[in-house]
Amino acid sequence: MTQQTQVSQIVSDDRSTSFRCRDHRLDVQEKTWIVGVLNITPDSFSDGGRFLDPGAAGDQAMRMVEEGADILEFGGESTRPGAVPVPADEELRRILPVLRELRPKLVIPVAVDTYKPEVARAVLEEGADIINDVYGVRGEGRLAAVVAEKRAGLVIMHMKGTPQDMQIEPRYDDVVSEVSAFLADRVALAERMGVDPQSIIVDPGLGFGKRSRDNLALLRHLEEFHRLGKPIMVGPSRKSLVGDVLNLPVEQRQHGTAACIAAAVWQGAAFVRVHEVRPCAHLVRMLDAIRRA
Ligand code: HH2
Repeated sequence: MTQQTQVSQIVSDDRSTSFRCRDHRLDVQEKTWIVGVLNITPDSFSDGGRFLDPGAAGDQAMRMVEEGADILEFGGESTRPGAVPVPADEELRRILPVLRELRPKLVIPVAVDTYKPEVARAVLEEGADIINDVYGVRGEGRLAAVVAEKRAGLVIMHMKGTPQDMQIEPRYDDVVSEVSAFLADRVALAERMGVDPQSIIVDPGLGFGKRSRDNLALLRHLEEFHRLGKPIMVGPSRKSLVGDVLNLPVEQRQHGTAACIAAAVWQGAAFVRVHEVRPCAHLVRMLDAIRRA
């Protein structure tokens, strides 16, 4: 039996039509949803240090909304290769002032990129709607229990290892099958912990414990992930998979990022996670129009 056949037995082929998070219900067939990323960190690989000041973070957040972000995501800990974990209280010290300032002004859903249950609980109590867990609810799923209790949305992302060791010789026999099997297992755990099946997004985790060829294979075969029966998110923005192909530094990867997003949208990704909203919004609206024609 090939690995591909094994994956299709683990999961069903059932494209979801809507995604729920707290009071929001997003139609994921209607259009591709743009997630604007704002890292309130000193060390994120692409915007680290730019938005540590809550005023600068607020201005950038409102700019992203004007430019067409459908969801805003805040992060208080970098997960770039080699990044050092920060304690929960430091993560909250970075995120909470921005969340408290902006939440009342925003009608769109707000996501927070965290894998710590205590951070998730605090930000959900301050009005966040979605928790984006780059560790894919590892361990006993305590984070999923918090998400379930608050009726929030959950992004389950695949990562091999941890940010400290993930890029030390990652290897796969069949990256699409292995990532799918991990996500299927974590989705099952999240649902056992009580997360609404319609509140889960899956993400193959581009750049998280993968070689360039693995990232490209995941993007090329993204359609396979529809078998998980959940909306798909991708985050290629400015990552080394673009830099490796084009041999360009982070600040010159916008067109390469756009190509990755086009490939993902064409295969039915429901959410795209980006740092530069305006060019992505034009690209996605155009692609959505062509797909519906
Ligand atoms: N990528 C990053 C962080 N979180 N979450 C999901 N679901 N998918 C991704 O691809 C993803 C993610 C890394 O990008 P960024 O947040 O800009 O950098 P850093 O981790 O250095 O803050």
